[in-house]
Amino acid sequence: MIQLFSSDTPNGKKIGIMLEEIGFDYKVTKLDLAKGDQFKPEFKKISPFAKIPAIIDHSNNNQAVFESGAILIYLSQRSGKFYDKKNKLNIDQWLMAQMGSIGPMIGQYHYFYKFNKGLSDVGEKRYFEMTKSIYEVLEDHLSKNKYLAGENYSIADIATWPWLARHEWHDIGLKNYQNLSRWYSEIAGRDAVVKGYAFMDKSAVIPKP
Ligand SMILES: N[C@@H](CCC(=O)N[C@@H](CS)C(=O)NCC(=O)O)C(=O)O
Repeated sequence: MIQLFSSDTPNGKKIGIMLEEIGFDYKVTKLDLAKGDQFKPEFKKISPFAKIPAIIDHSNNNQAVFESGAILIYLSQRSGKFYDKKNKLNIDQWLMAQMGSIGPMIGQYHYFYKFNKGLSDVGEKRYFEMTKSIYEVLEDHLSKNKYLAGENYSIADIATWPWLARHEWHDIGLKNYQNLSRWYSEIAGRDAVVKGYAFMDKSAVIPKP
């Protein structure tokens, strides 16, 4: 059994979706980030930077893992799914692009544009431009590739999709990006994604493009 320490955010949803995709038994331990649960010493023992998500794998010697990309790799190795060794380099590149660029840039956009509007015009403008350019790069790439790492759905898609699932916050217009919308809708139609999206709030419904 996997214990998932999480909150209902894009980084949290990645792991909810992965666990549904691989069909592992799991239970969610909810952290209230606004109240500072992440800073409790017992949580920092498994997640030193005090960030969700983190897991403890009770079926594998209580192995603890932090960082969503590392958790996705760990779970794909445990299950043998969504991380095809023959396509490892492509998957690694798009997974690292999510971890290093897509997530951090869109995360900052949420910070300035959604949660702190009016605080900084520079912050809002900078991260709007960054997020728009991420949409453009993904649109171009998905005009030539079915999924981020090529022909098959992989942990790179699982890592990236929850960030696009916040598109209603972005005011960029996902539906104007035909190939990105096609990829988004196709993934949104997977049963495991529907369940994983609602891993914390059973009433959560995936936004349409
Ligand atoms: N690189 C980390 C980022 C995790 C992250 O930023 N988590 C946020 C929620 S989405 C968090 O725990 N924030 C709490 C805080 O910053 O105090 C990962 O992908 O796991």
